[in-house]
Amino acid sequence: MSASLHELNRRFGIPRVLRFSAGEGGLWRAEVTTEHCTAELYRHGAQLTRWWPTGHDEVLWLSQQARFLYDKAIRGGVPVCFPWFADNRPAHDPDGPAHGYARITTWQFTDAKQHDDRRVTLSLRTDIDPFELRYDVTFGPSLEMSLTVTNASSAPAHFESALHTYFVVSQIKQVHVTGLEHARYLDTVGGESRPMQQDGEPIRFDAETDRTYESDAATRLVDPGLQRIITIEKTNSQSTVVWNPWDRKAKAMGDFGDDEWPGMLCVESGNIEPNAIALEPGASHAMRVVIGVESIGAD
Ligand code: TA6
Repeated sequence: MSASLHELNRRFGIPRVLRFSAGEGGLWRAEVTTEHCTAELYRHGAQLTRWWPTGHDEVLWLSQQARFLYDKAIRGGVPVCFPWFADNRPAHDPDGPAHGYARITTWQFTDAKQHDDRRVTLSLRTDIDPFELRYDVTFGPSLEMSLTVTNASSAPAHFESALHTYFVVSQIKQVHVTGLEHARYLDTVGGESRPMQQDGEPIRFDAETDRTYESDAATRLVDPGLQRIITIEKTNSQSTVVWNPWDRKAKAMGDFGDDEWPGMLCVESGNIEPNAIALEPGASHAMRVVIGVESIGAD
């Protein structure tokens, strides 16, 4: 084991609960094992790749074709999109990567602790000028993610962010999402931005779906096939993105299996134009997302 991995385990390891290892592509990861769940989080991009709550099926989807390379985003889990979303890069960075730098940056582990109720919190940090980022992830019967952004400069600064969560679903055509009824959204399929409004019905899926909703509401991903509801609660997030690439777009992505699209759905929590966050010098913003799982009957 490399000296630094050894040092990480010495500083933050928790016997039989938390260990650091070389994962896919040699990228370092934290492996969490508790009675509540098993989980995996990579230092690269501070990216969660697994959260498997005890008594349920795996919740986070990871492509079989995912790449684990220093300059690429891992396809699946929970990519951290920052300081912009999608291609909303600023004029001064015209060649910046899609969804910004955070998900292709090497973060540092800064703390780990196990609580009295046996949940485990792992903390990481990184700097993306002019911001300092802190990411706290708590692994328990629910998955708690908190992204705190601080403007470390002497001038106002603004950013977009999103926790771009990929969920496992039984069959995309048989699931639905509630909580966004009547919300306004931008339909961005095909690269356009069409202003729309959700009707009073849950969101169902029968084609490529790429929508940025204006909503701070909790959502529920109802999956009769897996006999579960995934609950997504959030604080300080005014945007919810719902995305499935469907067949053609899946085929066009080299790190996304051609036949994987029916088994996944992204429900992403963030702050995306026109809900970008403006921070005065020294100010901070904390967005929190809590994911839970409830069992239901098969009907
Ligand atoms: O989920 C919304 C979205 O912006 C989609 O348009 C799609 O591009 C997806 O993110 C994945 O982006 P990525 O850069 O990871 O391929």
